[in-house]
Amino acid sequence: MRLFSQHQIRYLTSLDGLWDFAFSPDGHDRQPSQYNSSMAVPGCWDASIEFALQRGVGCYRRQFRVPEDGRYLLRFDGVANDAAVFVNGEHLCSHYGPHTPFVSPAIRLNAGPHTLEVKADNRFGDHNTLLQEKCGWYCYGGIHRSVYLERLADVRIERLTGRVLAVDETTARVRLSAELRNYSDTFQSRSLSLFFDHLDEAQLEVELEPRQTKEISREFALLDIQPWTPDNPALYTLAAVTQDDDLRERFGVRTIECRERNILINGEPVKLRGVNHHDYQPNSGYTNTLEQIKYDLDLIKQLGLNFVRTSHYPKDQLFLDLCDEMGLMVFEEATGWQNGPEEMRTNRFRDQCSQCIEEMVKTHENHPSIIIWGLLNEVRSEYDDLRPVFEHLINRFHELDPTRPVTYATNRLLFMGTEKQDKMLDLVDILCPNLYNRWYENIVGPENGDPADYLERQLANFDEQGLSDKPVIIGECGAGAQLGCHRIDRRRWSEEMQADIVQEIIEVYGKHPRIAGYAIWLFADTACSENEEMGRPGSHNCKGLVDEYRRPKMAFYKVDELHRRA
Ligand code: ADA
Repeated sequence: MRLFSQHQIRYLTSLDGLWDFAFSPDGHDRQPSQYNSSMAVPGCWDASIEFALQRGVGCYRRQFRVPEDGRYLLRFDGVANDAAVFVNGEHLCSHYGPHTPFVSPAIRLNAGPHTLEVKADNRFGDHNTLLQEKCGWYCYGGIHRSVYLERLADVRIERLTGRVLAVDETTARVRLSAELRNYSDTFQSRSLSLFFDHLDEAQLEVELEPRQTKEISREFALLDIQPWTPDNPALYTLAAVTQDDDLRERFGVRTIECRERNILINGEPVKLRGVNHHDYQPNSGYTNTLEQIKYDLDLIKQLGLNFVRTSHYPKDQLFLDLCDEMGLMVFEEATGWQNGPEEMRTNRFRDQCSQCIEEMVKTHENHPSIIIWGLLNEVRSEYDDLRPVFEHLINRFHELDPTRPVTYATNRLLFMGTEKQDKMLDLVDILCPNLYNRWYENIVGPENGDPADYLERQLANFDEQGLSDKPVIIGECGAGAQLGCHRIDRRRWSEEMQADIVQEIIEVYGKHPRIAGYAIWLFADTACSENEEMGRPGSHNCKGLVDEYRRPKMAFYKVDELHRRA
């Protein structure tokens, strides 16, 4: 689902609803003989009552009808973690990657009913390198985002991308690129119209050999454009239209640069003040409705914040559509969390991470709200031999999208001692330490307790490494509290202690001229994996400003007070 209409010509129908369901802990070699249960799509079976916390293979089935004979494809917005898709009993495609969309190959179908089966696997293991058992959140399984059936024209508009080349006071130069693919075995020609909203358009003739894919680009010089800014998030509609297909995307005209330690939006330095956000609802896991997402983002805006980090995976388009409309700036992260050096050395890790990056950038790059791409949260960046992996993945971002800065959140910092310090920071555009000075004193060491003092030493350490020109944002900072736990002695897990720490870090990072932004860990309490090591009362990471039901803690009001004052 999107917040605007993408097609007026293309036939696209939702396959969301109640699907037949069968579960097997060890996986099924073949399709199950019986589907003895049912499951909501989108949804996560391990958030349901019947299959709570089950790891294994969930088999989904539904019938669908096609209106006329022709070529079709299936679109999945998110299946965790592996998906295998079957139509009328035949294997059509497989996909790995819990949080990125994919489309099936084209398939010929006759008018009438057909059977779609999807197997989703949420088990951990070597086949699944991005997520592991010890992950910092509960890794759900299922078809957790929407599914669509699409009727294919012979020539399909695969993608439409806008890219801002330059903006000055009166003119914006924007390049529109449409990718067209000929799915037929015959030569095809099309008249293609590219529209920049109602302001300008270009007409082009395109010729395609059988099975050929072509990218067609045109530059537009636009007058009197309103730039997208957090205060005035002006949006325009781009369109690519042929005789038999169409695609619309929403777009904002804005530039982003990192210069002299600042992050600049349209040439103006911004201070990012935000939170980390997980896709988590107690009764539906990863699946968040439009109302739930809007509720979260409204609360974030109400707090006077302007920034969200999508820890630790790509979001659904709905989330990003809302951020575009609300003027929230987003740091979107590819799936991953503290991946170990052994797995990072494997080709499979490199390929799976690279695929996730590619799918995320290609499907999300039109969102003006996304101002930073991220990857590899808190991995072992002290190992020299991992450098080629970092280079490969960071370069992949720059090749796919040269317009946005790239970073990864690191905890290989001064407090780890010289041997464990990060060696890859020269590769990123923004430095992004995760800092928990008052909270994890057992890890950071009591001598590093004071956030203000530690920050100065860490910044000096960055400077000594020759990194003094790069902007610094704090990727995570915060403390835990259980809702309703009040202690006069302000001890650990009390709301009082969390509020004190949150106040201190906002005052330190918010006022420091060298800090371009911070994201408090965490917006809402989030369920943790079964084997979480770091002390998680009630199996939840309870560093939320609100609990999992969005009930505010004292720290929430503290953030509100401090940002209103700022
Ligand atoms: C890390 C990690 C987060 C979360 C946090 C915590 O910084 O990136 O996902 O687990 O620690 O709460 O300890």
